[in-house]
Amino acid sequence: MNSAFSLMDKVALITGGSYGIGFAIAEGFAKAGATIVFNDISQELVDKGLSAYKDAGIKSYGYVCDVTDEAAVNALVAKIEKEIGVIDILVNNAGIIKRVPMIEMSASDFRKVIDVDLNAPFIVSKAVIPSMIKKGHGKIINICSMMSELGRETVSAYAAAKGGLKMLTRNICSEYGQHNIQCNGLGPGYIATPQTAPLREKQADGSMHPFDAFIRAKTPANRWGNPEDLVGPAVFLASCASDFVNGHILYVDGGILAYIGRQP
Ligand code: NAP
Ligand code: GCO
Repeated sequence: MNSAFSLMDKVALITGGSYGIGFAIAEGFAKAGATIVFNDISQELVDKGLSAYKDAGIKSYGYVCDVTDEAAVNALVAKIEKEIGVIDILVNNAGIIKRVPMIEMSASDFRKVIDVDLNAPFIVSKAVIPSMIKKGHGKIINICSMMSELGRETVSAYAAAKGGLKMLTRNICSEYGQHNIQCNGLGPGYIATPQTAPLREKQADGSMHPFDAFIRAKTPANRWGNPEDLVGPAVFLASCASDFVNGHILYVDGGILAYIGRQP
């Protein structure tokens, strides 16, 4: 059974993998035997990631690449294939969020979120699929969100992107499943990372941010998730244990989507 979850001899590209959820998933992939390749938007972040992977005992390969830049992504994939090997597993993890009431959000800010959270997974998937087809297999994992299913105030661009990412996932499944490529989504709940730090920060009076109580009341597990909570599900979706799972969004949310919320 262990071999079903092995990633031995697989090359895994995790976009935005210097820290946070991407880093945790990559760490889990490395423990399962994968070669870790990641990119981030600046050399400073790539260096930070290389150092963090080294501290974790993981040899990794880091590249500077803005995932919204198609020419840069195509050059990155060609460089990885030349220097390391064909990408067997792609995790479209890089993402941004802007929390602004919709009618106050500029169209350019809306486009920026769509560009990173939806257009980039299209660009990177399009770059890696041809070699996966030639190789006869591939795994694509798109990091979706609660906002792939639910809305909330101030995250209109992010929810539109993550909702679209759910459907892009299903479309890649539909078009490339015949080539033994599985494309699934991983839908984290509310996870304690820099991205959600503004929702968890201590208030001036020392109390927790109101959002903290809100999320705990909406989560049967009564806690925020940690990046490590995503590792097992990610290894499952990256391994041959999930070869007949395709177009699925696996929510790792502590039960939020199943729960109306804690009664008063
Ligand atoms: P994070 O802390 O903001 O990390 C996102 C990573 O992506 C950062 O390293 C970021 O670099 C990088 N990135 C942003 N734009 C990029 C670009 N254009 N090109 C390359 N890299 C880029 O977020 P996280 O919490 O770890 O989330 C990772 C993924 O999970 C995101 O897709 C997010 O939407 C999703 N997610 C998060 C949660 C949560 O509760 N945390 C829940 C559901 C889904 P910079 O630091 O330079 O921006
Ligand atoms: C927010 C949060 C969420 C989480 C995540 C939930 O402002 O509501 O940032 O969007 O990041 O996507 O699954």
